[in-house]
Amino acid sequence: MKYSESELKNMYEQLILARIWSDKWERGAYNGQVVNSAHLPHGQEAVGIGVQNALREVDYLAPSHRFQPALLQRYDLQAFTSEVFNKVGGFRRGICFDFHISDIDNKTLFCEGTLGSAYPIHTGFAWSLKSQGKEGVVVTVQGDGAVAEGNVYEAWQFAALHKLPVLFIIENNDWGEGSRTHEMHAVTDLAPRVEPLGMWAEIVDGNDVLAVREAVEQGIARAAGFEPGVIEFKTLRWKGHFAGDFSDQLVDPEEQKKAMEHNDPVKRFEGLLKEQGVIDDVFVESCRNRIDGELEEIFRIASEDRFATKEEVVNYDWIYATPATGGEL
Ligand SMILES: Cc1ncc(C[n+]2csc(CCOP(=O)(O)OP(=O)(O)O)c2C)c(N)n1
Ligand SMILES: [Mg+2]
Repeated sequence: MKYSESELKNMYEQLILARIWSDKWERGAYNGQVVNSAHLPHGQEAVGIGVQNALREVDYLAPSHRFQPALLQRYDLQAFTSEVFNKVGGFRRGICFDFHISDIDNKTLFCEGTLGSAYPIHTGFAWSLKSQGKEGVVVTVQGDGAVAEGNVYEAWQFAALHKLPVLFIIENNDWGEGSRTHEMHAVTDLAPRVEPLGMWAEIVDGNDVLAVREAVEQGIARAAGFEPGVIEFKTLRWKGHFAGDFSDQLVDPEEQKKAMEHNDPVKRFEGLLKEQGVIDDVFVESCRNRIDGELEEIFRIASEDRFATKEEVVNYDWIYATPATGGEL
């Protein structure tokens, strides 16, 4: 295999962490401890983990609202978990929630709340990198629903014309809130629509973490050489749009059961690594138990923490950078 044993084990642990973290987040949402919408990433973990592992140090990630598996690797776990519980111990004092966090120091760009708008904003970021002669590719992620928005096409047009260092990821989970992809798009293979604009396109199995990583590594190399492109990862959202929303009831239990049995990205990778002799049952069990124990404590701290006070939230030094807070006038 292309990757070392320790790299493969590491990716496996990251997948397990994402799954167990998501289970605990879901539990927090249903028992009323998580007051904000939890867009659960169950069934899609291979996309976040594959992308995260393909990034070089110089690259930027602009996640979607279902990209927690990657974010768990980019932030301190306690500070991130407390943030999704909207608690003061979160590293934005609980006011940003998960996907609105932006942290330029670790090269994580924010996820724009207006669907589709992330692409033009992050394309602008890639344009600024290119015009300033800076290294790095912007990897920007949106869902299949988001790419029905018009401004996505402006971003693609602009990126192709100016040959920008940007890689567009479409996480196609066959749902956009309560609609299936075929109800939002006449043609459900989404990436190839950029080809007439002058960009390359690829469609990849999004439940195969190694295929995701390899495709993104190659895509980043092309984008770094000013050949922007689009990779669409086909996967499936297992749950409703967010924990407890109406679309929970639209999920087909048969489809869900089939996906969980035969196309679970975590089980698939586990099976492959066992076949290759990289891991065994003992490793799997000890890895799951260790991560479960660590996360249980992190979730306990997050749930018992307090909310920020009004004074801690409405703090203009926090909202606007001033010389006193390290900003420039
Ligand atoms: C322009 C716009 N329309 C609607 C919404 C509300 N909304 C938030 S997420 C979402 C579903 C998006 O589907 P998709 O892009 O496929 O992402 P997924 O939730 O499947 O990961 C919708 C409709 C929004 N944020 N912005
Ligand atoms: Mg979707």
